[in-house]
This record gives sequence, structure tokens and C-alpha cells, in this order.
Amino acid sequence: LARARSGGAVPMAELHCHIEGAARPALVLELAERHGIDLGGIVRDGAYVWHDFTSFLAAYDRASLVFRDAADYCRLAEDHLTGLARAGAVYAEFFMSPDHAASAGVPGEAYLAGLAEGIRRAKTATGIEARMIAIGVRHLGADRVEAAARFAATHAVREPLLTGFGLAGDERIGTPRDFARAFDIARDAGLGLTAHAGEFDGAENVRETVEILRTSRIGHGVRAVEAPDVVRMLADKGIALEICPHSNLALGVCPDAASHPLRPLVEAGCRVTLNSDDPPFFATDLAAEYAFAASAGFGPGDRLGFTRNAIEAAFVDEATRQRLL
Ligand code: ES4
Ligand code: ZN
Repeated sequence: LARARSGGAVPMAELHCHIEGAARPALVLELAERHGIDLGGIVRDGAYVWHDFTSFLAAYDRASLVFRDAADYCRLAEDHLTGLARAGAVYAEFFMSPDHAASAGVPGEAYLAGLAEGIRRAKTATGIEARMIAIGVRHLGADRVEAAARFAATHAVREPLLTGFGLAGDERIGTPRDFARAFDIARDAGLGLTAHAGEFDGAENVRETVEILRTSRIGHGVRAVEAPDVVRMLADKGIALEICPHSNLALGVCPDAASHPLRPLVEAGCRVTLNSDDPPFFATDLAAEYAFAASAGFGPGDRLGFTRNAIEAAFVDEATRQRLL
């Protein structure tokens, strides 16, 4: 990392990005046209249209329907990762959702194989290292989340680029306990664990997620700041926070940049990382997230620290981690 930095810009890494949410509107339009799929007005003037978290999830679901085979997913992952590499990223993880592929009529195996091929092509072209995290969608119910965990556990054996399991979807639905069995399955399979919490629900959900699901990372977690003891717990345990500043601003989790809890969380000793979440939906990319940190007063050394935190918390084998550090 230090060597990469001597080139000038701070090398970047991210842990939290939903792969269909990284699709450029132009790619979605192109594939919709090719496959004859009606987008229902989710792209207007080259940008995604939505107005709150529920309609964002609906637009995301609709966009994800244009990816119809392994080749489409390969192109999606390759596009996403080569773009990141060109912007200065050295490592990236992304979430993949077997349930979203199933909705588009694509079997989980083809979905996984296509994305894995995209990762390999991007690595050959740019050197970027990447891994996948299979997610369960909480608003589809605990049974579907458990099926996603079983998918991850089964397929990680043959696809070494699938290294994690996570929980996404509407945080206001269900409690961590509802998903304990799914996380037991994933943990027993040796997968890294993360879950969205403390975004649309409060600090108590962050505490329960760490205690009950035993994740080493939390997606967002920004609302932990509402409870100092939860922030202390996160710092003490070294739980990595996948902070997504522009997502928080776009979805109204934080009213404005000045009140974003990035700085208090860092100052409390939390292991913070910077992430783009669903970049074109939130008019952002990873470089913009690092620029957000810069305008919040984090200098190059601090920003390199965010990259180091991400690599330290990455769901990657130790040899690769040491090489990246
Ligand atoms: C999400 Cl299921 C899903 N897809 C994309 N972004 C998300 N954020 C939370 N859940
Ligand atoms: Zn997310």
C-alpha cells in the first residue's frame, strides 16, 4: 500500500457494494433493449429514478432483471471492477444476491460463474483483486435468507472467489434472531460474515447483530452513534464498519454532510472503511467517497488508513491480504 501511495493518489479498497446496484444506467438500458425488457421508467435522462428506500429497492430489483445470462453478469462485474481499478482501487468485494438472479430467471450457478469470470478478466486486465459475498434479502423472509446461506456454503467449496455471506434488504423487517440459523450455516462453512444494521434501524440492532449473528463487520452501522456503549463495543471488538457516506445522504439516513458520523466513529476508535453501496443510484463512486472523507478533514494518511482497514477486514486468504498490505 505504501508503495502504491508513492505514485500520488491514495490507493482505495471497498467492502460494500451491491453488484446490480453498480450497473451503469447505460448498460441497463442497452441490455433492456437487447432482451426486450420494459424498465418501467426507472431510468430517466440517464439516471435512476426513485424517491425513498422502498422505491430505491424497487428500482434496484427492476434494473437487476435485465441481466439474463452468465455473459451479462460477467460484463457487469468486469465493467465495475475495471472502473474501480482505473480510479485507483486495489481491492474490492461486492454483494451478489442469488434471489435477484432467480427473479431474472438465472440459476445461481450461472450467476456465480458469470460474476467470477468477470472478476478474473478484470484482474487480468488491471491487477485488481476482488471477492464476492452472497447475501440474503431480509424482507424475503428467514427461509429465503437461509436458502441463500446454503447456496453460499455449498458453492464456496468450488468457487474460491465466493468468500462471504451477508444480510441486506429492509432492515425494518425481522430481528437478528430470525436469521441466526442462516448465519450458523455460513459460519460453519468458513465464510466471512457481515450484515446491514444501524442504517434504517437504531444502535440496538447493531448490538444484536454483532452479538447474535457474530459478524466481524457491519454494513453501515452509522446509527450506532445514537448509543455510546454500542460504539464502544464496536471499537473494543474491532468490528469493521462499512461506511457509505453518499448512500446515507441520498437515502436521508443523514440530513447533511456536516452531521455524518464518519468523524465521531473514527475518533471513538472504530475500524472504519469507505464504500459506494449502489454507486450510480446514489450519484457516487468510490473516489467520491474518499473525496467526502477528504472534505471532512481526513488527510492522505487517514485515507490510506481506511484502505488498510478494509484490507485487514477483507474476506480474503491471508497470503493475498499480506500481499495487498
Ligand atoms: C439492499 Cl437488497 C439490497 N440491494 C441493494 N442495496 C441494498 N441496501 C440494502 N439492501
Ligand atoms: Zn448496502
